[in-house]
Amino acid sequence: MSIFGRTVSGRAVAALALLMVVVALLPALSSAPPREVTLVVRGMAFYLKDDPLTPNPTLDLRAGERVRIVLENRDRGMTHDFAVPALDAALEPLSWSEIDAVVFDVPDAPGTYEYVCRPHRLMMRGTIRVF
Ligand SMILES: [Cu+2]
Repeated sequence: MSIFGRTVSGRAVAALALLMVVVALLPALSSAPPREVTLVVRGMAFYLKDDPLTPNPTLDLRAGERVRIVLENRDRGMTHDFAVPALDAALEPLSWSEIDAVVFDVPDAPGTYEYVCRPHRLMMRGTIRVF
């Protein structure tokens, strides 16, 4: 076989074609799972699982990333949810001891968004900071 006036073997062409297919598929194969952020609700406030001292923390998320927000309701007798109204992301209300998650794509542009517990949005709300 001749390409650009040079003679190449059929095996070389096949290898090149295979390489191009692998390169084309690479993004799909390597797409990372969504980053997981776990929030625990207790005493009418959200807390990051690894920071039990900061109520309704600011959540720093990267522009364009996919995140999975896990919510654990540890507020006995109370029903809570998690929603980011501006991004149309929300969980169904959770009873005490229930856990659920919502996956959404962070916008591509930096900015701030409010997250809330819809039944208690006056007390339970915080900021998502996209950078
Ligand atoms: Cu609530």
